Amino acid sequence: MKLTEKQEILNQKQSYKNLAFEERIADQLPAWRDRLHQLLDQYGSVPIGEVTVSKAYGGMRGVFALITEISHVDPNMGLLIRGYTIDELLDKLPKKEDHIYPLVGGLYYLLLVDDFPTLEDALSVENMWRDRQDLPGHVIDLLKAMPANTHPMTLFTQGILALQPTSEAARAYHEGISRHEYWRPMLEDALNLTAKLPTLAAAVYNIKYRGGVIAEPDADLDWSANFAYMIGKGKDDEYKELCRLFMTIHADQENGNASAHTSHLVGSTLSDLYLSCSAGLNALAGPLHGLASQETLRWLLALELRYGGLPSHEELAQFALETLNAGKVIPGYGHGVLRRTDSRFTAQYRFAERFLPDDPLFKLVGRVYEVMPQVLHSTGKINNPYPNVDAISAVLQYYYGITQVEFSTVLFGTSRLLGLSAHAVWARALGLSIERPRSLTTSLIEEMVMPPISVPKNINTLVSGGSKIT
Ligand code: NMX
Ligand code: MLT
Repeated sequence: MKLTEKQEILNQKQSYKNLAFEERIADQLPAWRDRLHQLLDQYGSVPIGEVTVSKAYGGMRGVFALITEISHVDPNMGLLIRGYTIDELLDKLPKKEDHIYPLVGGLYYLLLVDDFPTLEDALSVENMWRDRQDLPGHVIDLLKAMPANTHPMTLFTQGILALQPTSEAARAYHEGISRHEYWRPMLEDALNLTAKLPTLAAAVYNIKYRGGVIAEPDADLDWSANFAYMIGKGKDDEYKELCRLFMTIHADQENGNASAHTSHLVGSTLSDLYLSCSAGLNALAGPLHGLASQETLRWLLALELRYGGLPSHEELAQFALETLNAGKVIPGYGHGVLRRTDSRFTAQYRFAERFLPDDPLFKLVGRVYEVMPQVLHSTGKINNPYPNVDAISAVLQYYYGITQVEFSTVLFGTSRLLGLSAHAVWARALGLSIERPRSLTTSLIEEMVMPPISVPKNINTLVSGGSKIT
């Protein structure tokens, strides 16, 4: 090896040596553990909410039963990551001089260690990821062996599961690691898995839609932009900016959404990160969750086709009512927690106003936004008639040439695994318990809530007489 090459490797190592994630988390842990012990000792039996019959039947909506320090969804302000709104994150997270949107390495730093990153921190994470971004050959072989009609989300999840044999946590567990130390190899798995995500997402795209070409990442590019590069869009600087925006805003959404909760549940059994995260992605692949991104695009394209362009407000309302009357939901609208327009929708809307103001599909998104809240409100049952993150995301991808309708959720998953993996490390570090809520039968609930049937004193006489009961 030439001296300059050696120096370069040394420099690279040097540039992320100061990350010391393990030490930082270890330093924060004693205080956290004490805080939780104290809280539980003193207030463990204080109720923080109630479970009603409708909540038990209604998907536990609004039941506070999960813990995370990493993010929180406020019904009005939207997502807060470590206390920062989406706008604040987009504004404050470190960016390279010539970039508009943040380096996702900085966001991952914030997710993992709760310190606001400097540019050096963000670049260090990006450098560390760069060293770990390659996929083992068997993952590519597995994906290539799947039938051509396999959904890209299935390929993506399979890719993650195929990485499971590399799990440091699984190895450490089988070698007998204490469960109090299990978070350390989990952290290693989190750094390894997140590093490979753009490579994996690009492999899925290339195998599905580009005849199986497999591109190497570009060492000069950041994590988000490398996805663009690997799918053949390395020269499209605007698309690279979109990737940075997309990967920043989809990364997390507290612990109760279906994918985070699934991943947390699986991880609570001490399954390793590859097992728990792939499970989480399977939840994301449902049309009421992350697949709504592809469903929105499908719906908008059908709407455009029906009216041959931008429909009038009346035509749009009519089309929406047809969807509702067919027993379907309007994709991209509504939310389990939010009660205002999703701040992640707004961030993408602003991007579109800047870069694709005249795009017909973007104009359609705008028209839908003018009409849909009123239409949904008039159903009299929806709690939030406003757009969520999925009401626009696939439209932006489509504009930049990602016209394969089914693909956008893979990008959602690529970003979301940042949050899921950070939650997983902290859940193990704090020793959160295996999940095991109870279930009831309807008869048991009826017994619990219905007043006992009052039986007339002379019931036996009445029954045996047979004439008074009808
Ligand atoms: N279109 C039609 N009906 C809706 C919609 C919608 N977009 N959103 C809610 N409703 C209905 C809902 O199905 C329920 O009806 P019913 O009582 O007959 O079961 C009623 O309105 C009350 O639901 P909410 O309490 O407002 O919403 P909930 O918390 O149950 O569901 C979603 C939240 C997100 C699942 C729901 O709004 C939905 O299905 N939206 C469309 C799919 C979507 O965009 N999902 C993506 C969410 C974000 N993400 O990325 O995960
Ligand atoms: C998410 O980003 O996970 C969605 O908005 C769904 C949710 O929060 O329930």
